[in-house]
Amino acid sequence: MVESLEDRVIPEEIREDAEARELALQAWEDIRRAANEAELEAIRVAYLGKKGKVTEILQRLKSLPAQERPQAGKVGNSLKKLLEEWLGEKRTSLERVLTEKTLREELFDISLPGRYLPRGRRHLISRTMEEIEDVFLGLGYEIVEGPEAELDYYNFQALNFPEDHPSKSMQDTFFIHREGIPLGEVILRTHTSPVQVRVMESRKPPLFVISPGKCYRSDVPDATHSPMFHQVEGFAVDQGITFGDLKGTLEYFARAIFGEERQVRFRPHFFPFTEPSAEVDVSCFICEGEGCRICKYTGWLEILGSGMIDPQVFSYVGYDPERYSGFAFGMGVERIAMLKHGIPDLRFNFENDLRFLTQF
Ligand code: 2NL
Repeated sequence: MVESLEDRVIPEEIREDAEARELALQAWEDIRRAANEAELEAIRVAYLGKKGKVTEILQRLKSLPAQERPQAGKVGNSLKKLLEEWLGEKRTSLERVLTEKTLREELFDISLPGRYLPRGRRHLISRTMEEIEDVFLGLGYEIVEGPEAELDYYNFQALNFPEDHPSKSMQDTFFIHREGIPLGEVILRTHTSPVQVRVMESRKPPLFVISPGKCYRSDVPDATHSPMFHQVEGFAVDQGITFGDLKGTLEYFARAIFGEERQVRFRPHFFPFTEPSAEVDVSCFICEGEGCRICKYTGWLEILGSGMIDPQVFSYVGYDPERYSGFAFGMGVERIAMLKHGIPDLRFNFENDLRFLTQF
């Protein structure tokens, strides 16, 4: 007898058992016809399920005479294994057909524009602060940070503020209340100078340091005031530091930030912690000194305060004022940013309005 295709893929023990052979051929035909996974599953249940035809054959074994059981068991198990193999192969092929269909039908247009995802950026104040820091890093200064909750001693006393100075009042300074700490001993720093006092107290000259950070003053917010703002202060201490060094350094800084064409002028001023003191103006970069609304028709913009560190401050940190001298300066970061970008109201910086933030 010529072997049929079916006979070749059906093991001998099944072919030789008429019932098993018939079942295998029927299953082959059923599986071949299955058009989807659901139909295939129904076929599996019909043959291999709890009440399936192959399951029934296997259950019948128990009631067979002992000498027939091994051969019948061999046939039944072989049939089960064969159908499981065919079902698995068919499942794989159905899955492949489905995948190919999906790939064919779910074409997408790769030329469609993507969805717009707004990109974040650093805040204007952070960026301005970094710009300022970069100028001084380039001059060899180091950056030092310190606590925002500070002792009155470092914020005022060591900086030569008189005990009754108005900025020490409850009106102007935030006081920190804590059980066991006398009221007035701990405050929120009103400038970043206390960081510099701490540096001087703990290290010896030569020192070239800037201290950027947040500061707090008990102000009602308006176009030029905010209870929280940012400062960059700086100082240089060594033997033989002069007011000429201060002028050269701050002129270099002003030109790096506002443009190489800028002029700089120093106006006498007073700070408790410097003597002599000066406020520094840069020539107006809007009108080039001609006079405009930004510079209030003066031709000049105030950018920072500065001076030679007062010998009293040196005494507090244990430096010999006869041996060392130094200059210091301080600027408001919001002020620098507002001047540079023509921002009319300081509060824009803290409202987190994307229409404002995304302009920079
Ligand atoms: C201003 C003025 C200034 C300083 C800050 C300073 C720090 C130490 C000693 C002496 Cl430790 N001075 N800092 C000096 C002069 C001016 O800031 O108008 N800031 C916005």
